[in-house]
Amino acid sequence: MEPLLFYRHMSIHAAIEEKGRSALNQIEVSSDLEALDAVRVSVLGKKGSLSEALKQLGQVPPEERPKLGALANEWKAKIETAIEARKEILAAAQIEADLIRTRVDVTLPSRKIHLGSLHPITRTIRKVSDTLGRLGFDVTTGPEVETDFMNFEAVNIPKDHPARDMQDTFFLGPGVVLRSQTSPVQMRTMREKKWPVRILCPGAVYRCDSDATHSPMFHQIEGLWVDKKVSMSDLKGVLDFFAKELFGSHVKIRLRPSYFPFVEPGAEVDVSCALCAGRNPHCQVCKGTGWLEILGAGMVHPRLFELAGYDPSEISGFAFGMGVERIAMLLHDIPDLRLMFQGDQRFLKQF
Ligand code: 2U9
Repeated sequence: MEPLLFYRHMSIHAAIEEKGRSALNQIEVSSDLEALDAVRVSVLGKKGSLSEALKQLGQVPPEERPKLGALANEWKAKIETAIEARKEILAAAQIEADLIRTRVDVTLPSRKIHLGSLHPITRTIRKVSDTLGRLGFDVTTGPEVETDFMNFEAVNIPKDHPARDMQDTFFLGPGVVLRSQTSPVQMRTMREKKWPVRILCPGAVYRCDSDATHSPMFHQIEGLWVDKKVSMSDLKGVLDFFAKELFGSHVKIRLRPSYFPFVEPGAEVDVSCALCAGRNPHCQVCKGTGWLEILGAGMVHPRLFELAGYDPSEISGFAFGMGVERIAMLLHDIPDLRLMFQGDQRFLKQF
């Protein structure tokens, strides 16, 4: 019995050592965390090789058992330490691999974001509104479908005026038109509230006209300032500020007497050519005149105040009106009015 027992318990000793060394070896060569865990289970798990070896301890003489037990525990600890150490290395390698896999090349050019842009008409309306907003003008809008009365009568356009002709205005029905200017908005404002009034009225207007330089729908901005003692020099001051803000601090304005039914006196307003200031007789922008017409203006006709319910002896006011397309063309060097309405992306993307 003796030699067999000796052999047997030596073989358990050897088996523990052998399994332990083999486990250390497997741990060392495991290439990822999953493989490492598989090694742990195959050695230390319930049915693992070390556990199986220990199950045979019962066949060993009792006095040998503590030694073999201690040996098994020693190996268990060694293996656990090795697993922890390997785990750390593999986890770090995993992080490193993830970082490489998901690396971002920050030197690559960014992808182009296609932002929409504002139409030059919108841009111009905003620019004019911002500029005059700083002088206290409030933006006011009104209907595009107007009564004949508001569009003509209330702004002093007489019965025999050419604007009243079928050829010039879109008539929608008896007494109903597409507004041919934004003036009814100012008129409505005055009829609704007492002075002082300081408003800016941008919007679409309609006229029966269509050729290279006229569109049946275009945009206007009209301004109105009504208060006690508003004078022609106030008008000039506002327009001078406006022209300098829009076209550059070096420009000048000039007023030429003119006629509009809603104002008296009336004037056409020119801005000095920002490009040549009159020094180039062949200038493409001002055609050598040194001046560009930008708007019409004047002192509000007393008849309009009466129609608005204001007392013309108490107050006075000035008004002005401009074509938005014309201002946009001057500001952005746009050569043809029709570009504004064609929706051509090659044109629109430039804004
Ligand atoms: C009220 C009182 C006065 C508005 C005015 C102009 C002069 C003018 C034109 C410019 C080019 C129209 O687009 S255009 O063809 N406008 O010259 N407009 S004064 O005067 C008003 C309006 C309303 C109650």
